[in-house]
Formats: sequence, structure tokens, C-alpha cells
Amino acid sequence: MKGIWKSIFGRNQRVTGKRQHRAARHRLGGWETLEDRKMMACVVANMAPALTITCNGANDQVFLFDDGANMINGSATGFGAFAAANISDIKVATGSGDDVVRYDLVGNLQDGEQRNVSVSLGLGNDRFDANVLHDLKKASSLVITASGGAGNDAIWINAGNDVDVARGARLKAILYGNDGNDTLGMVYRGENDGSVALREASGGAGNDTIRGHLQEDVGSTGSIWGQMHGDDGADVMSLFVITPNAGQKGEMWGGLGADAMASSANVVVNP
Ligand SMILES: [Ca+2]
Ligand SMILES: [Ca+2]
Ligand SMILES: [Ca+2]
Ligand SMILES: [Ca+2]
Repeated sequence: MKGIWKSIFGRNQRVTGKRQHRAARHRLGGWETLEDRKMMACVVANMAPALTITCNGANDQVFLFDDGANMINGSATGFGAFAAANISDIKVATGSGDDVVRYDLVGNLQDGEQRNVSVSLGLGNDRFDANVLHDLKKASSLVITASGGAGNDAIWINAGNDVDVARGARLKAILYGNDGNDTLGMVYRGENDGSVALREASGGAGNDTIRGHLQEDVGSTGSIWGQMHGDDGADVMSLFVITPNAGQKGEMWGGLGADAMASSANVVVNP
């Protein structure tokens, strides 16, 4: 599959050439320039329904544009542009270095379409943005899981511009800052007749900033939930769930350390 993938992009020749080059370099005493390392930074493997992007210690950038129907277009440092069809599982691991990852839903997620987007940012001061720019249609699912690893990371789920979630559909985010002073957040606004959840935002050790603003339009009939843990450190946290519907809509825990916490009245606060 890897071979097919490479030949689609006409890279076989280049890979062979690079191997020879690397062998020659070893003979010359193992010199490797920064330019060489950049070239090898990310590997993209299309094994539909899984798309796996694995990067190394360089400062990598991975961009993913999901049309919500059938096609993921993207680019990754050292690999260049790619396109993959029939993908439901996207796994990104960027390794060490200060990495930037972005996932954009650039069309409506169509009836029944499933996406599990899993991003592991590794060591370094990393950034991940998920921009949910369109609606989630009937029985579709978008689950975003991200972990920052050690270092001061920023992880944001941006779904604040009228994102309607249809009956039986779900939008779920699970965010881990891990060690370091991290910033985690999710913004949602739209008509929700399915399920919207900031299922977990966990800061880990370090002084973290964790924000949740989840707002359902009037007429929404779905379920909504926000949950966060500051964990160790002096954390700044806010969780506001704005909804026309009654009942508890979230819970937050400050953990050890002096935390600053703010919430709407439908969120249970454990300092
Ligand atoms: Ca990296
Ligand atoms: Ca990293
Ligand atoms: Ca971190
Ligand atoms: Ca913390």
C-alpha cells in the first residue's frame, strides 16, 4: 500500500535517490544537514479507512481539510500534499519539536459519516486547532482526541459559527494538555438536536488555562455536556453551558493548587 501511495505521487525515484544519498553520507562520517532532516519529517500512510501521519523531531506542520463527504486533502512537512478517500480514522503523531496541526471540516459532514481524529503532539510547545466550519448531518460523528504531551501546548476546538448537529449526530472532544502550562478550549454554538460534548479537558501538571463555551440555539433538543480537570498547578478555568434546556450540563474539578474557576449555574464546581 505504501508503495502504491508513493507511486501515486511519483516519489519512488526520490526515495531511492535519498537512500543512496544517505548511505553516501554515512560513508562521509554521518553528516546530516537540517535540510535533509526537514525532508524526512513526516510520513503519510493511506490505509483506508485509516490515514496515519507520523512525524519526527523536526518542527512539523500538518494540515488536514475534510470535505465531509469522501475526501481528505492535506499536507505535511517533508511529505508535501496528499489526498485520501474513504477515510474514517485520522491519526497524527508529530513527535518532538514545536509542531502545528490543523484539522478543518470544510463541508457538511454527511449523513452517517464517521470521523475519529486523534492527534498526539509529543514533546515541545505545540499547537492544534480543529476548525469545525460546517454542520454535522444525521447520524454522523466527529470525535476529536488530542494530547499535548510535555511542553506548553495550545489545543482549540472551534465550532462556534452556527454548527448544527442533527438528530443522532455527535460532536465530541477529548483534550489532554499533559505536563507544561497548556491552553485548552472548545467553543460551540449552533442548533443541537444530537449530542455535543467537551467530554474531557484535562490540563495535567502545570499552570493551565482551560476554556469551554458551549451554546445551544433556542429549539435545540439534543444533549450537551462539558467536563474539565485542572489537575496539579494553579489553573484558570471557565465552563459556560448556555442552553434553553434544564438540568446539570457539566462538571469541573480544580485539582491540587490554587485555581480560578468560573462557570454557568448548570455546571457543578469542585474547587
Ligand atoms: Ca515534530
Ligand atoms: Ca511536538
Ligand atoms: Ca503540555
Ligand atoms: Ca494543571
